[in-house]
Amino acid sequence: MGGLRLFVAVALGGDARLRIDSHLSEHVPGGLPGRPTRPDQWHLTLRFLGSVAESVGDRVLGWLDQSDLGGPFTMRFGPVGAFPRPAKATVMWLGVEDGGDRLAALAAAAEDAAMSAGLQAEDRPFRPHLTLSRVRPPQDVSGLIDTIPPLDLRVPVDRMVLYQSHLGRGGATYEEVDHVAL
Ligand code: 2AM
Repeated sequence: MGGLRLFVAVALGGDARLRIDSHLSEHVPGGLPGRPTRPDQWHLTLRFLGSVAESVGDRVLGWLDQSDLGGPFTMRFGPVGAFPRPAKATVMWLGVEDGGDRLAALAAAAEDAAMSAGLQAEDRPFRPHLTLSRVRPPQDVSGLIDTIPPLDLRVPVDRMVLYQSHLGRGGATYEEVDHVAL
């Protein structure tokens, strides 16, 4: 064991955080159920690496640095949804309306990079999402979700970030370790 808890993600700029935060405040004035995530920690995970040696992070970033990542693009957020389903939500998220194909390509590149660093294959399909709240025990949020209009927000994506997750009493905090430009 030991090692660092690492993941590869797309970061959000401050403007996007403010826009998402104010959209939620406007349409969910009572706040989301469960434990909402903090706006300053919001991100879109591409590949969770787990608890790994620091060198694994270096190898993953090194691989990505050598890969054709397709250049910068613009993604657009969309509706709020829930995993595994709204009637029994454990995670509430903000979904991606446009650019999901590019995010999936970046997730596939991160998967290749993880393989090259000797990690086990990820068996869960990639579903781009920004986690807004973790709900335990699960709740039926279908009525709530229906009241939240999709957020028409475009954000530029120009880099992949390697984050270290620090688990703490008030939830996890994420620290940027390194990044690669697209
Ligand atoms: P989530 O937001 O859907 O929970 C840091 O934990 C990031 O890695 C989170 O965005 C989390 O996704 C993601 N992640 C993916 N698989 C994970 C796992 N097995 N354990 C913890 N986090 C995981």
